[in-house]
Formats: sequence, C-alpha cells, structure tokens
Amino acid sequence: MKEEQRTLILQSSSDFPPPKGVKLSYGTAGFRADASLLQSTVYRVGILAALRSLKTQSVIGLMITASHNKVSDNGVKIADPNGGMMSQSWEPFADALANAPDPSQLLALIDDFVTKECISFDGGHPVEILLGRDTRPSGKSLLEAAKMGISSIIGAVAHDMGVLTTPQLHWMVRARNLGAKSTEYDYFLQLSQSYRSLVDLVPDKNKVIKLNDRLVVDGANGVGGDKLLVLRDFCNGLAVEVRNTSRGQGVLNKGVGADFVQKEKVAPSGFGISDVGLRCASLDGDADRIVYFIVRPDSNKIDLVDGDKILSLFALFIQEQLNFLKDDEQGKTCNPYCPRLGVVQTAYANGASTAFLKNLGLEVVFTSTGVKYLHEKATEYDIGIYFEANGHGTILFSDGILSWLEAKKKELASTWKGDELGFHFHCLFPGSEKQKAVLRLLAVSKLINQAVGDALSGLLLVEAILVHSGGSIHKWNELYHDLPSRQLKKRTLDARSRQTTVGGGSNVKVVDRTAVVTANAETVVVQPAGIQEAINVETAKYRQGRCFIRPSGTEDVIRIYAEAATQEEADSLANSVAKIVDQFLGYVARTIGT
Ligand code: G16
Repeated sequence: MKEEQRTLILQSSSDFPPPKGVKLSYGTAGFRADASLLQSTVYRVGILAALRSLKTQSVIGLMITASHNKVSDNGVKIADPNGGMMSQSWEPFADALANAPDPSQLLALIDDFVTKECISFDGGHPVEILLGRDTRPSGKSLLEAAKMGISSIIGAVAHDMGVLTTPQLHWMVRARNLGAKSTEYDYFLQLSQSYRSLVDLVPDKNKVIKLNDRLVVDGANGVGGDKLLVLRDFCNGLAVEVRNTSRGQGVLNKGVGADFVQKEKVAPSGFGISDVGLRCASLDGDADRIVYFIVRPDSNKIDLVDGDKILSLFALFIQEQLNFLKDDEQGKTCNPYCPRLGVVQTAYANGASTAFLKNLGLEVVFTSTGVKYLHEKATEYDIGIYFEANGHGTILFSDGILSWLEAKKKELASTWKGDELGFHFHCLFPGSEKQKAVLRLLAVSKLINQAVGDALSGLLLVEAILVHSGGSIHKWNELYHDLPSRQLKKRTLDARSRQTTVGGGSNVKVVDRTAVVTANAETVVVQPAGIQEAINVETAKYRQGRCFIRPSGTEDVIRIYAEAATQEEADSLANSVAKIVDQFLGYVARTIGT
C-alpha cells in the first residue's frame, strides 16, 4: 500500500475506536450486537467491503441489519459478487479486523492481508459498494460509519441504496455483476412479471378458486411489509392485506415477525379471532424469512406452516415439472439429461418433513445452521432447494439446467402443433404440458431470488403454486404432520458482564456460548466433554426423541431443540437438556420460551 493510503487509514480509523472489553465475531450472518457497540465494527467492515471489491474486481454489497434480533441490536454483513454471503475464507480476517485494538494494529493487519491476498491498488477497476439498511433507528448513523470506512480506501465509491430488505440488496449486487438491470424497480418488475407468468400457466379452473382468496401478512413492524405493499401494486391482482408495517406504532420484531411466530407458535400482535382459518404469513425484520400460519379458534394458538412445509411445497412443484420432462428424455437414444434435484436442510428440520421428502424419492442432505452453508451445498445440484425450518431459503438453478431449459423451450416450440390441430387448453398459454413445465421452471428461476433466501419472492412462489394446485393452506398443511418440538434458548452473559455476580447474588462461574463446540451438522456436541453422552441418555427416555444444542451465531444464547412423540414429551426433553446445559456450563441461566 502507498504511504498516502496508509496515512488515510490511520487518520480515519482513529475516529472509530473499538468498544473496550467486547469481542465480536462474524457469526452466522455477519456481526451482530447492541447497536451502541457497532460504530467501529461497521466502519471496519466498510474497509473490508472495499478490499473485497478490489480483490474480486466486482461490486460488493454491505447491509446494515440485525434481521430477527431485537430493535436495539444491529449488525452488518457483506454480499459477495454473486449476491451470496461473503466467502467464509475471509471471515477470520473480518474477525481480526473488528477486534484490532488500535489504528496501528488495524493498519498492520490490513497490510499483511493485502500482501497475502495479492490485492492490487492499481486503480484498474472501479471499487464500488452498494449499501443498504433496514428500518432500525440506529441504521442511519451506522451507514455513515460504513461510508467512512469505504472512503478510507482511495478510489472506493459507496452507493447508498436506502432502506431495503436484505434480499433486495443481495439481488441488486448479483444483478449489477451480471450486467443486468439492478434497481429496486427492476427487482419488483422481475418478481411480478415472473409471478404473472406462473399464474398465466395455471388452468383457469384453479385460478377462479384461488385468485380472490385473501392472504394476510405480518410485516414484523419492519421493512418487509412496506416493500410488500409496493410489490402488491406491481402484481396487480394479488389479494394481500399487509399488517405491522414499519409505519405503525409497533416495535420491530416485538411480539411479531417470523422468528417470534415460528419459535413461540402463537399469532403475532395484530392477528386474532377474526383471522381464524385465514391464510396468514409472517416476515422477519429484514424480510429474508417467511413462515405461513393458520390462526386457531382457541386463544392465539396457530398451526405453523414453517420453512420445512414451504420447502415441501416447492419440492413437489419442481418435481412435478421435471416429471413432465422426464418421459421426453427417457425416450431419447443418446444423451438423455436427468437433472439432479436436491434438498438441503439443517438439524432444525422437523423429522416428519425429512421423512416426507425422502419418501418423494428426493436426495436430502444436511448442513450446519446458516444460509451460507445451505446455499453452498445447494449449488451442487442442477436444482437445489434449501430451507431452514425458520423460513429462510430459496431454490437455486445451475447454469447448466438453465441452458437446457432454454434449449428445450426452443425445441418444444418448434414441434408444437396443438394450435394447428385446434387444441385449446384452459389457460392463457397454449402448449403441451412439457412446454408449460419448461416455462414454469424458467419463471421460477426468475421469480425466486438466486442470491439468498427472500421472503417476498418466496411468498409469490407459494401463492403461485397454491393457485396452480388449486389447494388451500389447510390442504398444504396436511402434507405431513410435524413431530411435536420445542426450542429454548439459554442466555449467556455478554462479554462486559462476564465474571460478575449473577444468579440471585451468588458468585457463579460463567462461560460464553463458544464453550459449546459441535460437529456433524450440529447434531453432536464435542465440547464440553461428556455433555453429548448426557444428552443421549436423556433423549433415549423419550419416544421418537431427538435433541441437540448449539451456540447461536446471532444472539448471545445457547439454543436447545427437542422433538418427541407428544408436545409434553418434547417440552420435558427440552427442559431436561436445559438443566444438563446448566450443569456442564456451570451457569444457572434463565429459561426463555417455555
Ligand atoms: C440468520 C441466518 C439464518 C439462521 C438464523 C439464526 O437469520 O441467516 O441462516 O438460521 O440467523 O441463526 P442462529 O441460530 O445462529 O442465531 P436472520 O434472519 O437473523 O438473518
């Protein structure tokens, strides 16, 4: 690095001292913490984004959000050139950067890294970063910190895209780097047009049943509801009522949102007895997750239609379209093409969903929690569908299958004789089922966000498939019956309060969540020693028992998941394992969510 560049970093970083006694980690989805701790981190991630742009010679994204976390938290994450999460190989550098104690050590780190990564500052390519933020009140000033970080790399340019959902920013980055249209308007246009294409391919009889059937959406008091209102106008005819937008009185994610609905299994604030039986959905704070639900007549309980069920609906639809095309390929004497369809889940996937998917003959694989892991795995298939039970997921189409579909589209169009023969199908599009299957798959590839899980594009695909199948949310929910489950979280102490007096005034030795180390897609705890054996002994006492613990990558908690034959047993197993966590981690914590 030139002297001028070094001086600039030293000067500007001195305005952003890191908070004392706090160690931050890039985690499941970027850095997250109380917003008051993040000025320095976000400034430094600004530097990181500029270096990533220099290294990849591409446009990079920087999003200020803490998604499902409480409103006082915030966070920052990077979108890579393909719109996906930042390469995991850069995470150790991100951690080191965030935790460097002073400007000179920060500079030394950057110096070393730039040399190691052979990052050139020769100015041969534009260095551009797209910035977005959600509706959190702390977002504006953190965005300014990010801009300062970016401008401390000579020649780097920040483009403030304003308040966005996280998936919108990822989509824009991907589109920019593909040389495609990439504004927010283009996002809405692409989603709405591909949604309309899917609906145009639906037989009329199903459309009549479904299109006027209202969907009610909880926007988590965040950005997702606001953007859905815009998307609804683009879709022209989509019957959606949006509640809990950021313009109301409610607090972001408080008693609302996909995380709350999925974990607590109750209706969000603003939903009640008048919604019983309706098709409802809930987005999370930055609209990268979606779950559906049906309000039950008894209290505010719901039937949850979670990410696993969304995945199952998508898998059935994709498999149906591929089956239309399979016969064609099987008849071929040479080079038949058999697209590989795969499904990716995590340990949180309900056992009943995995059994259902395997029963369909699908290949199901597991990764650790975090879209970055699922997404990577899904790219190994021609069509890879990934979803976390919490509603975060998408469908990825490989370049290979997209070319094949385009070629197939041409081939089938040239051989279609239906119009001449006077066939008229009951839908807007005249053509064979094979042709329609090709067009449907191509429309799905444009509708569903190829960069990251996206609640808005997921919602439109669910709605289009329900119209296509003429089915209701009730029928969808009956695809299989979830095994009863329970999730708990045990708070660990934040770095500032560790080693202080907790637990009713007595001095208790506390550990942080990183004391829990897992393996095998988080199904086994390898540290602390002995805890997994204790969990196994407890789990074996329950019919259809399954249980695991893992440290959260977004909150200062240890998560506990239990599944069993009845709700009482699942609750009991989760509570027993929570006690084991207390014993092994030496900290009597408060149990939340029971
Ligand atoms: C993020 C990740 C998800 C993950 C969730 C919870 O979601 O993107 O993949 O499932 O955190 O992670 P953890 O259990 O490690 O806290 P979001 O919606 O908060 O960005």
